[in-house]
Amino acid sequence: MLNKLEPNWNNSTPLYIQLANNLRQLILDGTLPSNDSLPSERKLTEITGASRVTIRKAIDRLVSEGLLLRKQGAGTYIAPPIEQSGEELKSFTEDTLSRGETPTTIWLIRATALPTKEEAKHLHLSVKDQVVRLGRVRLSNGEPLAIEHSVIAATMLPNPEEVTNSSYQALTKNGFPPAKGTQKIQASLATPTEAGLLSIQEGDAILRIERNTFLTDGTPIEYTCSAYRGDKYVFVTELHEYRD
Ligand code: 16G
Repeated sequence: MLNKLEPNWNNSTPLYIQLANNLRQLILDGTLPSNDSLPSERKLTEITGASRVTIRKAIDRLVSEGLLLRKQGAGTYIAPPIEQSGEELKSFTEDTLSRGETPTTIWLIRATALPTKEEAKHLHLSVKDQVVRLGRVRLSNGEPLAIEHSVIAATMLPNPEEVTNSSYQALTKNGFPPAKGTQKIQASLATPTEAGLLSIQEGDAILRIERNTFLTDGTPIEYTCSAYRGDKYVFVTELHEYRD
């Protein structure tokens, strides 16, 4: 199966990019599973016929994409997915920082608008009440991990520009700290637009997440629909005592 790594010597695409693409494919389709170590540079040179310098450049590329991890003295590994608790109410910013990574945002929309019927229902508002619409690609260490579309009552966030990084921080500052929530997670496939924004292939695995967040008294704060990369996230849920 590693023969799929072999480059096409007649192709004008630089060799290291071809090798990076082939390796990425084997990682994404699970041929090279998470936590396994990558074959040595010498072995990869034998399989592909490429020089060690080229192999190293291909590996560097996947390390910068977060697909491979270099562990000092222990070689290169296929990066494990991010394990996220399905029970803790955490913000993307908080979660990324807690892993020692740097969160960034590509804004798709940050504006005050009117809600759809569905959004108004989730926020207990009328369709004539204004909401703030935040559409973002969320990145960690420069790698796109999720697309999030949130709507929040405009009374809780009068100025959408207040959200520079964390919406939960802005809401907390305005006196509306997110306290609890519910979340639905569904398996799905990336649409062409999502694939483009997340740097994955159309039809790759996606987790569609719908989150409702509330104040302690149950007042709705946000309604968010997200598309998380299926190759990057695992949601872990704690199970409580069995009673028959
Ligand atoms: C998380 C939430 C999202 C929330 C965001 C706030 C999931 C699936 N989604 O990404 O609903 O809007 O955090 O993050 O976990 P922020 O405070 O960094 O803007």
